[in-house]
Amino acid sequence: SYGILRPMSRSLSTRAADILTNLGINPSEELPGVYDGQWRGSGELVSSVCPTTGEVLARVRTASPSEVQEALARTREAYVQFRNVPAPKRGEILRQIREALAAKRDYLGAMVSLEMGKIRTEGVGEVQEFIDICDYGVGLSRMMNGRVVASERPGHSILEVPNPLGVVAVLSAFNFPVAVYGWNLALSLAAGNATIWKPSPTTPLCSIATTKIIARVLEDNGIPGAVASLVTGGKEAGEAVVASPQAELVSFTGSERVGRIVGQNVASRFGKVILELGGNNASIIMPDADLSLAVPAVYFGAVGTAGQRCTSTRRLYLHKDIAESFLDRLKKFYSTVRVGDPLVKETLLGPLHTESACGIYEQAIQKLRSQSAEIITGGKRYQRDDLAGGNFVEPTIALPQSANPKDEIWSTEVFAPILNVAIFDELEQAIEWNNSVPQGLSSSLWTKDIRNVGKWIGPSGSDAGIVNVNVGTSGAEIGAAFGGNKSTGWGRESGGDAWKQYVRWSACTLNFSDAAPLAQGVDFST
Ligand code: UN1
Repeated sequence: SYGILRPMSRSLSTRAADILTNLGINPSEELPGVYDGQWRGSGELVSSVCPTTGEVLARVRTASPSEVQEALARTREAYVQFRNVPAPKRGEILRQIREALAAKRDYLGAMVSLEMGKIRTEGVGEVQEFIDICDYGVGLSRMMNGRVVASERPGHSILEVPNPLGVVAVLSAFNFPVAVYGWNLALSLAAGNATIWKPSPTTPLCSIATTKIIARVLEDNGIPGAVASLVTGGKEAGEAVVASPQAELVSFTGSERVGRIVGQNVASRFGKVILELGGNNASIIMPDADLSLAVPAVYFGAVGTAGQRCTSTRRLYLHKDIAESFLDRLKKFYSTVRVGDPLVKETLLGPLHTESACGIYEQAIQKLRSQSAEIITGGKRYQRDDLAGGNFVEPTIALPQSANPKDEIWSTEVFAPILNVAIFDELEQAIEWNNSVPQGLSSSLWTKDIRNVGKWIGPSGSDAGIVNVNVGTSGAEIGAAFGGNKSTGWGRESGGDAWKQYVRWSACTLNFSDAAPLAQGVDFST
């Protein structure tokens, strides 16, 4: 099923063209970057650049300011129509979207690798994540139940009714250019909303390819395409969507810096907001941990996706008794990492997404060196000729002088494959370090001792939104609510009770009696 790509025998450009064409995208045309039932685009022309080779994959006409407003208006009209479609019928639409995505899974996964830079198995995995959340949404469409609440008044009943909310604006990041939109779309659509998507400016092709697949299903079912609208563009398009009173809910994934602005703006117009911001995730390794499992898990957490997941492992806390052997084993993995073209099956490490990310990586290494951290492995861009066109950096393990979590080295998220290590004596100390950074997305403890597990998941344990045991920090399934606390923004997406944010709750007190008594026994008799 992976047979679409025959690396080495053909140039990347030819393969790129193959992938795009198979997704209905003509790379030699200027692509329209707006969809709200109709494809168009008359804003700025942007190029999608392949992070592996630096080649321009295609050019996109993004949304002009008036097109953003039009798309918002059409999306609202679509909502007004769509909210009356019964929820299980909406689920049936999602089921068809799921099937359409599954049919294109390998191509769309390859598209993610091509445009974002993550390796093929992760690109395909990301589409799988969208498929999984569609399945979840199909089930949900028959289970978004309200409740009947006991009334204190005779002959009365109280219902809590989940109704569709309105327009959901999704602002997604480059690192998951398909799946994070999927989490939001599946819940939003099941709940009876219309969605407007403003993707990262650097992954427009993934969003166009995904929207084409969804639009086809909507149109085939006579549903307005603006139930799943798309506006590509940069900061202005994002700001316009965030500021729009048309969007009841804004679901934003990105940096803490931008998230702070988005959160304040949406709050100032009394909109709802879901924030999924930075992660600064730690793995803690106890002396009784099974290192044959823990070492590869930390390797995947830190080097997988070239360290560009919100959930990537950035901090490693090793118990003193196993620190040396753990690092020896981890270094072996690092020294043999297969770096290169993410579309080649054997590759484990692809490029960083942009050239400027390499600069951020280099600055972070510079900072570590200036504070006398030991660079255990890595620390520079790859010098190999075959990697020269792309944004390839060595995965790095560093041992900072101080373990103080308040130091900038420890307290800042760097979106690159840099793993900082510190050594501890007692679990309590490691938990304290784990919790002492501003972010609170994911965390991971490795132990076989049930008493450690109890501490870790309890009130004095990890304060992150994701608290794993013998599982790495990244790679969550869709079934649980996904999100983080503190400066990660407290948002929850995907599974669990996340759907409850995508509806407006109506508390309905119904009187079936022949009297109209007041609550709390209030007497207002005339
Ligand atoms: C993200 O990095 O923004 O848990 C999302 C994970 C993935 C999602 C990451 N399922 O790593």
